[in-house]
Amino acid sequence: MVFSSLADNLIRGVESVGDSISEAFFEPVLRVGVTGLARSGKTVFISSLVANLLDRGRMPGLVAAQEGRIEAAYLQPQPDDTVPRFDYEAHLGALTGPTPHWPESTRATSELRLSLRVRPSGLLSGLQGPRTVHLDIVDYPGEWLLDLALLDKSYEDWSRETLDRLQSRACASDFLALAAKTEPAAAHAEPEAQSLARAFADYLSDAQIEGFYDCTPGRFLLPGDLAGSPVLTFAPLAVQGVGPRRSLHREMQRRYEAYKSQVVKPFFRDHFAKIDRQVVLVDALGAIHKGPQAVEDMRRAMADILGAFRPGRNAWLTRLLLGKRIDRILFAATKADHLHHTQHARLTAIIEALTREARDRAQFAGADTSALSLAALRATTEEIRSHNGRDLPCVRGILQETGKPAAFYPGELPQDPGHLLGPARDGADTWLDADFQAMSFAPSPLTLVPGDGPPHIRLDRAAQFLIGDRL
Ligand SMILES: Nc1nc2c(ncn2[C@@H]2O[C@H](COP(=O)(O)OP(=O)(O)O)[C@@H](O)[C@H]2O)c(=O)[nH]1
Ligand SMILES: [Mg+2]
Repeated sequence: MVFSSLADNLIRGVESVGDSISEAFFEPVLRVGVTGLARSGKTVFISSLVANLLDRGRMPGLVAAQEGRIEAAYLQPQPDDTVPRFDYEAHLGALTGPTPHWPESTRATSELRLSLRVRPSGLLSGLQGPRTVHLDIVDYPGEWLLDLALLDKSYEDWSRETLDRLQSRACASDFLALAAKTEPAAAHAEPEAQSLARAFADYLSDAQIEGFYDCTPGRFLLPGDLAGSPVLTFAPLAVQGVGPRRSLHREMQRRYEAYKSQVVKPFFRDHFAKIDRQVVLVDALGAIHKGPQAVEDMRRAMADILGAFRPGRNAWLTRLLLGKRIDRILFAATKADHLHHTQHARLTAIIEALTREARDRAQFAGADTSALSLAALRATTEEIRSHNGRDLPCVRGILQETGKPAAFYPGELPQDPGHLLGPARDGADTWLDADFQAMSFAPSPLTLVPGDGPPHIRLDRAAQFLIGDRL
């Protein structure tokens, strides 16, 4: 477990009493969105960020913590009654318990409120007492942002584009065979619609495992409580023109429109539109390991995800936001503890390059952006090993599969990110002059000093960029 200082505990106790009173005063709320594609590290990031904000011994890069101005930090009931709470205690327990393991994969959006009592800095410090700043941390799948593109697309256009994309993919063959046998103009029969939707959903999850990132509609992969409902029971079909009444085509088209209005739009309205600060997590190392095609796919998915942060691209979203915008966006390459620190700058260069095109195009309407590489939970230590007369910068950790400690040399990232992104864009099958090993480390057992959160890499820098200016 993570220890908290006595003072924190006392204030936490007092706070639960004073809660209703403090609501009456003006207390700033900062909503921090945490997104990224599946397995990018959102759950681990939030768990470790919260733990390290509660116990700030490892947060020197967060200026307010370094200056000792954060007097207390405490979790509070979140303001949104219909959003599941981020299960902080269970996730942190998994990461830092006696037999540490990675938390269960999460499926939908969740939220947590962390409140900080902060003494003002500078001139005001002598004049004002401490203020409370509430951080509402919202976890939501990046796949849901990809759905924004559907709003501008008719069922017919979406079907055509999707089927085109699937032709060259082995994992789509079952679905394509079923779709080819289907007569869209025939009368709608529910069992047929269901088996098409099931085959399409199976394709999407296989595609995701294979390293394709364009796996939309996003809710097919993360159905939550919509599983089995008509808004998720559609699939792309080779359709032409307007389908006859009561045809499969008509019904699929109706459900596709329902998905847009009852799944996609509410997400943007109820969650996305309220976010002030955003971090986009990217498992760039994972994609690099999978190969050039995965990197190219990830680059495209990133460009699409980032499209959501460029108001103006979608008229509906622009109207919804009404000039309100996210004013800081952080792009973070996660799991940097797989690399010796001498390679971190190269990983950062890759994440910068992956997002540059999208950033250049619109500058995100004035939002401040930054890129860094981090490890929310550091599972390795560094060591230099000599091999054939060369010193190799390695990382050592406990292997996920065997539970045994091992040292790893993951390969060397190129100095110029173009050496990865270029071949990826040109459709290369494998990396020519390099090989990047897959590693899976389990979290290490921890003995935490009171006041310290779990070990990390640059989580404090991420926190400073995301919230530091408001503390
Ligand atoms: N070594 C290491 N692995 C991590 C880290 N963060 C995430 N992972 C790995 O990535 C997996 C997915 O992380 P998770 O937070 O569940 O991703 P999510 O699907 O975006 O919520 C975990 O199970 C870990 O194996 C990290 O900081 N270091
Ligand atoms: Mg998660």
